[in-house]
Amino acid sequence: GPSTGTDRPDVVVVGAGFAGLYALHLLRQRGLDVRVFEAGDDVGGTWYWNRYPGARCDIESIFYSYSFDEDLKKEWQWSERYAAQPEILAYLQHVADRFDLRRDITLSTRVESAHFDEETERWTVTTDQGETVSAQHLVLGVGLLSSTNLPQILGRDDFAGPTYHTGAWPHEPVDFTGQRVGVIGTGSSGIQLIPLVAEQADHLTVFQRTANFSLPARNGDPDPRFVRKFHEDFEGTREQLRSSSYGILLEPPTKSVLEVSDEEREATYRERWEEGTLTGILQAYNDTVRNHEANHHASEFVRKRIAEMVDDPQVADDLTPRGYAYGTKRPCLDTNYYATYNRDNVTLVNVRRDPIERITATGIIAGGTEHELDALVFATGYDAMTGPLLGIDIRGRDGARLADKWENGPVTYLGISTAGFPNMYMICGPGSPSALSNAVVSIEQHVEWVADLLTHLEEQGIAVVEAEPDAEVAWTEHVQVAGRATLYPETDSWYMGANIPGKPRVFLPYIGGVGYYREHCAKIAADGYPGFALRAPSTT
Ligand code: NA7
Repeated sequence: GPSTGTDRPDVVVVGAGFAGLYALHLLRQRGLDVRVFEAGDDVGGTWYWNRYPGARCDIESIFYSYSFDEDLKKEWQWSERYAAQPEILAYLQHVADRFDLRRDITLSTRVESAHFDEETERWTVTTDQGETVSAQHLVLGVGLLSSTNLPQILGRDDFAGPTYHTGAWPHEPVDFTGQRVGVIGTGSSGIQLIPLVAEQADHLTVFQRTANFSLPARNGDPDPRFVRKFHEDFEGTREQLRSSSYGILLEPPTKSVLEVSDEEREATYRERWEEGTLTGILQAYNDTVRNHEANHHASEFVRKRIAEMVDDPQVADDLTPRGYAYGTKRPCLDTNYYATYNRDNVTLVNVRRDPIERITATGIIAGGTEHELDALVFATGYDAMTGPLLGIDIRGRDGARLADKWENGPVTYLGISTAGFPNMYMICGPGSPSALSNAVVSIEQHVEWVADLLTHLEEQGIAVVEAEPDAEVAWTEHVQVAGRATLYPETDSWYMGANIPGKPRVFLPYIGGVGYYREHCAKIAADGYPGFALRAPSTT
């Protein structure tokens, strides 16, 4: 049917990616009137914007897809183990069509502000298209890696050729044939993009600040065992995902690295290296991200493999990650990443040794050498988790700004709610396990939990729900304590906000595991939502 286009929906959802699409579907099923605003010209969120060559998921697609509908899961066949961006986008478009979601989604429209009006106890939401709507509830499905980071490099705007950010890639095809291309950044995005640009470009120069640990993805056909598992026992498999630590099927490790012999460890790592998963080596033992000595074994194993793959010893040395524990920066999966540096048309610039001095009209000067470039790619990441939320002018009670409240770091209850901002729900907010999990499994949990809360409010005649300050302080502290039991806080990473100058250094995701977190949230719901103030309408 046509869009209802109401300016007084029950719920405004911001974003039409994995989170927003499911929120619309489920809240609509619960009888609520929902409007979704999406900045992109189509649905898809992250998978709409990340169109760079090589963009693909690094959690197996059979898991990195919805499990809320058995038929959807069984009917959709992924063509690869790790699907590429166009296929993931096609999947999300299919979901939007299949569940008739589009009629409540307003595309090409960015939400600029959301202000809570204490008199009406509703959110006033304004868009860049000049529309204003009033909603009882505000669901923020804005993504956790969607606010792009363009570093402040001297002369950045002087560059005369085209520049790109991996997270805002143009929709027209980009052809690097015959060009000298520079890539800044070697995180997951750079590591996926670099091998493909190298094949096309005349010359590729990679500017690397921190070498990463990357494992071969061994992409190929979807694993038939997993496909079969969902067909044979859909509910059981889904339950396994939901109660797991990371939202994937993984045998939880039982041994310490330190209690096994060198031979056993080496054999296990060798086997896991062949597996082609993010977790293979990291989760071979239970203390890899908790203990430096344990981590050292895993790190050394990967470092040796890197050295074997790269011909030039100096380049191999520059590509060798050092100075931080494996896993505490988001690890990567790649296809031909290290071998790419054996090509004649690829140059690696280690900017720790040869710092970028400035960008000029014709290239980048690093360590006194000018690298002439026709095109420049920023694979420089995101203002993770808080960036997309603070990119909207959100004001709660007393006109208080979320940006001010979070000046020293985000404070949330369960990563979903924050005091002073009633009837506002974050999907994958800071303090949720989403960033350390298969995000789709986390998204489904968040959306279902919020839907249950809204149903509860409806049934109890409650108009306003708000996190209590004590509860959010306790949760936020719990998130930090859980983080401090690991090696993560020692490393400069986007998990710590360390990639954005001036961003408060706090551990943003919750590392307690999606299974534990789900149980905890379920208990809070079952107990009548302790830590939340629930209030009847102030007007009769
Ligand atoms: P990441 O993982 O944040 O990687 C960004 C890369 O850009 C990383 O290598 C950074 O080096 C580098 N970077 C950032 N700023 C600069 C400057 N000023 N100079 C040189 N190099 C810089 O982003 P991705 O897009 O690759 O991946 C994001 C997530 O998407 C990923 O973790 C997965 O969860 C999916 P640094 O390491 O900070 O020294």
